Amino acid sequence: MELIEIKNIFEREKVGKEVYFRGWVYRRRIIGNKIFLVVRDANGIVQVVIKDPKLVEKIQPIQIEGSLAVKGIVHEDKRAPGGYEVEAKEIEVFDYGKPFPLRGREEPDTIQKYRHLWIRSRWFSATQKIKHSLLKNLREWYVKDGWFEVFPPILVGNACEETTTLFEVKYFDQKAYLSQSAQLYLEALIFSLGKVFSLTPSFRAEKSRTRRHLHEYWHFEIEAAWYTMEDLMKVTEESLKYAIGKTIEERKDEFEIIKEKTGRNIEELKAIIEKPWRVITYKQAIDILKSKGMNIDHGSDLGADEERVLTLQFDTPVFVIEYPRKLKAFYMFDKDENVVKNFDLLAPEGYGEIVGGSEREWRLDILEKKIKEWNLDKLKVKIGDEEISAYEWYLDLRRFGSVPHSGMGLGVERLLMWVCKLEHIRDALPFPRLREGWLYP
Ligand code: NSS
Repeated sequence: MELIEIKNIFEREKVGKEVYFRGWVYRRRIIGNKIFLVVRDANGIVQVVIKDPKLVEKIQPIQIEGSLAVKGIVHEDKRAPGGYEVEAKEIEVFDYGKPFPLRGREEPDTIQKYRHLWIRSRWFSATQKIKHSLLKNLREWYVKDGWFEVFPPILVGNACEETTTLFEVKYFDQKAYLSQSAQLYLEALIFSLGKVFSLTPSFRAEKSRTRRHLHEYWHFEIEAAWYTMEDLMKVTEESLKYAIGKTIEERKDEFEIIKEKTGRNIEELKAIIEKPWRVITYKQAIDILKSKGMNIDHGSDLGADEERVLTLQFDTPVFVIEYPRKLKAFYMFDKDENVVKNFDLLAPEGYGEIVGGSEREWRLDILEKKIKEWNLDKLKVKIGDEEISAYEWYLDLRRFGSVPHSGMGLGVERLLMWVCKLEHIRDALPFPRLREGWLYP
């Protein structure tokens, strides 16, 4: 008999017919001399009723998450989830299972110890399907718009962002680092491919323990020759609106599950992607924060608290542009002596930064000065007997046909956190790397 997926049981023409499917026990109840199991697979749940005394005896010891294959007849039943139920005729048990250590509502330490089991929850798998769709749709948008996907290295010899947040690794007899961003390599690639994007893990050895910082996260980055900041903001907004809009359509069932858990309502998201997103300058942002009684001065960075207060003033994501150059990375284009041509895109509802982007400094003389000013010229690498600056190759990009260009990086877990209204970033990925001790599992 043909094996089917559980979601395909729920069809009127299956009523009265036999079906055959496999899965795991999700819930289990004994009422009188019957057993009711809710069985799940990757994409659905179905109620199975066991009445036959021999089968009842056989199935009695099965535990939550025990694995089995069921053959049975489909009945309509208004009380069952989805309105149908299967009356079991034959059951093959693969593993009765030990008593499952998770019941829901566990403390974080227990969840960490059993993370590999916790990720089976319907709620968590719904978040991962939404993540899958968001990334598929983002890729789709960029591919349709003529961008090439590229594959930069993860083991690197120099810093892209702050040198203080690098993870150092031994690379034979040399020092290497885990990449913080593919950006510098993407910049090299635009000279041959024009518009490129990549999806890679990025690493940050940040000391901060916040609800939105991981030591390893997935980074979706784009870079394009000839692009200005305005071009970059336009594609960032359009591609995110497309990806979120299409994901809402594709993942209605998953959003229903998420709604029960976090209260995320897709109507709120739809309203957000139908409006033009706001743009304010860093200067305006500080003025707004001051007027809200925040203790912050011009020149200070926006932390999670400031971003939260700021985003609560708007009903769409907001691009905060033109930060003081001292607060930002060396590679950003100096608009004038004070500010750079950059943006941080802050997600609404208190979530804050999900994307960082900028026009790049493409003028050789200014970039050379900035590398010195940021003390990055001290970093050396050996090539044969020669010792050269670790950023020499990056400067070469400004020596051989330099052009204006721009790019951005999106934190995938940060995006998912906002889209699903998650409280903590650790729930946006299966095996978070949070701080010491979070290498298990
Ligand atoms: O440091 S960023 O703001 N910018 C860059 O790395 C650029 N080099 C990207 C580029 O232009 N190609 O990081 C970009 C985004 C940021 O907005 C967050 O959404 C995310 O990466 N991000 C993080 N997510 C989770 N955990 C941590 N620690 C983290 N750091 C950045």
